[in-house]
Amino acid sequence: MAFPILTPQEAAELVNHDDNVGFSGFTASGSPKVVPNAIAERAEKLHEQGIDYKINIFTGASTNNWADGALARANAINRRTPYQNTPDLRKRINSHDAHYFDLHLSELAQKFRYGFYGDMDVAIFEVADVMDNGEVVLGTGVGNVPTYAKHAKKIILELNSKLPRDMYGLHDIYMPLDPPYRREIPVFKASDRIGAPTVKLDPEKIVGVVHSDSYDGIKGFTELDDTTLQIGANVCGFLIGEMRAGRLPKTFLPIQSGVGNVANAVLFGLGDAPEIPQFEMYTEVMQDAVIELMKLGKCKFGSSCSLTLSDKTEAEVLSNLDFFRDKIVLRPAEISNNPEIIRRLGVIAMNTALEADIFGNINSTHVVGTRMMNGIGGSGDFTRNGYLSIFSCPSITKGGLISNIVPMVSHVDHTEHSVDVLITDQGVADLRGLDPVQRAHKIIENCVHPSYKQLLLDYLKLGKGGQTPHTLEASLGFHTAFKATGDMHNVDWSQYE
Ligand code: 0RQ
Repeated sequence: MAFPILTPQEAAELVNHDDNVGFSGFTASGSPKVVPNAIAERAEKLHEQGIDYKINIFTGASTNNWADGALARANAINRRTPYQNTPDLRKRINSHDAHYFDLHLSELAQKFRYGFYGDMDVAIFEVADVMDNGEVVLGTGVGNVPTYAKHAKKIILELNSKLPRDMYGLHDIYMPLDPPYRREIPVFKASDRIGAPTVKLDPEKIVGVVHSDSYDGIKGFTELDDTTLQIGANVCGFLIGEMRAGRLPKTFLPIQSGVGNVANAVLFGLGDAPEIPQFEMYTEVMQDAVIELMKLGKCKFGSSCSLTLSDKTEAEVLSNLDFFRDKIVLRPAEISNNPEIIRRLGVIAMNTALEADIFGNINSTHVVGTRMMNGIGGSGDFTRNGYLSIFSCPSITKGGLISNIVPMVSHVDHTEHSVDVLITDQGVADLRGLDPVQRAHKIIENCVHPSYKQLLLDYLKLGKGGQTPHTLEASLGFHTAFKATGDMHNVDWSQYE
């Protein structure tokens, strides 16, 4: 090994207060583990001595409990972007201990290269292999490694012995030129390879290698409940209808699907539907369901930024790479989520909403308008540019105290212009070609829980005209009723009549 071997603690000493730090990976997949955890321990010790210590963290997406989790518990995060999903960091963000800016995942690498966020002091990358010339084979997630590698002043590697060296060939590393020199990105099929299997790091920048030995720590999915299964079935039914109507080619189009149980249920549903042909994924995360579908031959190829697999499935894939190698490519986030490619390939985008409004706007990020949940992630990259953009959510949450369909969303992530179809457990609202009032009737009729239908129809009747007949003073009535009484049913429109 041409590079010094360090303990996690020695590596943590190389990361200074207020440093801009870049992590490899995308979701928990491929994110560093032992060094961030050691940085958190160091921060705790310094804080006990009354010494300030916080770092600014740039990633591909969310990370893991050893990184975001431990660093948040240690209150060691100052600036954070572009996505997170750990409960501890969520608390820090909502109490302003950590300054989080939520960003479309495709955009961070180029914005970093444009110089918008300063220099990168240290990059910490998890790798499956490192060669003496500085070339590395990455792990289960790529994220923004190529850009962070280019800009980092020093690089620490975590060589994870759970990752086999023969992951070589799974990645396709490509970095576009920046304006005014940017050219087309030559991906014309989900399976096209346009770059290199390794990242070529400057060996002069590699200050040390730390050994680690752990899978990504992702839990398996919980048993699917009736609501989730019904949403999955509704999405599948809708897509089959689109094929029958000739609005989707018989060969199908590549699929993007977000994270979580609904996404898994949709994929299993597609796998079970005999009418859906073999399909490809052009997506940012591939969950366990995709692996199952690959084994069944239903999913023939997956282009992704990460393999976001439970530890059990990760172990299975990594020990059967000969089977999976020609079925998977892992790309940097700015390519997996690239608007140009998503538009060209005609990706079917399927993402999840926290709440939708009757006019088709979507809130994916803020609980009751104020508290950050996770972030927009890649949902905007795909939604805005997809062939067909679908949002799904349950019709009610918290036993019916919350309606996921509201008069006006309390925060907007995806506007009505980008949303083609809304799907809940109640049914499907195809919004294409409808004006706002037509959309409202379609959503109330097809997607809203029966206990909230009349309340939303009554809200519509309050409107005194205009193309989008909101009654502004009443538009957040569901949310204010929930805050005041704990139940959105208690909204009282009579005061606005
Ligand atoms: O709360 O955990 O206390 O039970 O929100 O809701 O229904 O379990 O849904 O786990 O699929 O997450 C939008 C957050 C959905 C996710 C979101 C409460 C509910 C529960 C979670 P509990 P569910 P999911 C791919 C693309 C944005 C990023 C994205 C997300 C908790 O899908 O982060 O799409 N998306 N990225 O009870 C108050 C409401 C609520 C509500 C649900 N209206 N008001 N609370 N909850 N609706 C990934 C990447 O980009 C990497």
